[in-house]
Amino acid sequence: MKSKSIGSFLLGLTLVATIVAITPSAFADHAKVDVSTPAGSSTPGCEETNSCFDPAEAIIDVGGEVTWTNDDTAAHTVTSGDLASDPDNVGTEFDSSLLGPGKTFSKTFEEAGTFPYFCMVHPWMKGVVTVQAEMEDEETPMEEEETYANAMSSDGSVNVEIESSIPAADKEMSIHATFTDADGNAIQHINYAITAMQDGVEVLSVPNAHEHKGEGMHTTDALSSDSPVDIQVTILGIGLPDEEANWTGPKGDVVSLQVVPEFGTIAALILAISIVSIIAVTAKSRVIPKL
Ligand SMILES: [Cu+2]
Repeated sequence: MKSKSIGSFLLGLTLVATIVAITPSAFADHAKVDVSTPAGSSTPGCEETNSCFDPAEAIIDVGGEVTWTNDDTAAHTVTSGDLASDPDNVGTEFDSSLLGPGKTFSKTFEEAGTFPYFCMVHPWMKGVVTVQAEMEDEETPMEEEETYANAMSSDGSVNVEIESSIPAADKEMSIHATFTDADGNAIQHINYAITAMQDGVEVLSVPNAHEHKGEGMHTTDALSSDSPVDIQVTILGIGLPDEEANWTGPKGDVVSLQVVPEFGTIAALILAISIVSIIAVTAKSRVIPKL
């Protein structure tokens, strides 16, 4: 009877990791947005693709300005309100009156909110201006996904992408796990386990996640501090949940990473996700050495 040395378990150890930091989108410039009434919008049909105004939703910060340009050969209006649901308030926020071809209309928005508008001449033409409140405190971490890392399984067949929000006291942390094959296609019926630990406390534990479309969203418990959070994703195999015996793919590969919050400056919010270890473990062993 042969026995394998522990060393053989580690022979397959492969490490393919990239570390990417992305800039939080909240710092994008939303001071000015240009909206077009494209050629042909005077003919019904553009409403089916929500393209009568382009873009149909203009997103802007408080104090920002939206400028509409009539790029069509017909005259249009940019008139606030919703004719169908609230006809009495049409035009109370803004109204360009008739805009001939090539003409522009601008409006500065001083209050946060959602402002639907339409064209009086062609009422199927609808758009909306979304005015975002300014951030109260630039050091307050947002709950959007702000970190990104990916790692390839030891056999090169499963790419694991992990996005998360920044750990912050009293906030839940969102963790988004995406599984794709070597060609970037979503892996159907992925089974995996995911845990998250902070300060030695387990804040997330999902032992048997199954995602039909290779993509899972998870939310931790509310965190007790701003300390780094260790995330561990274990690939359990590919297949239907009740057919574990037939699962294929890399079984037992573990992706471990740590999300480290940074504070103080905007630049430091360009975050900081580090791959601590990616360890290939054979199917015979689910015991993961901790480095
Ligand atoms: Cu119009």
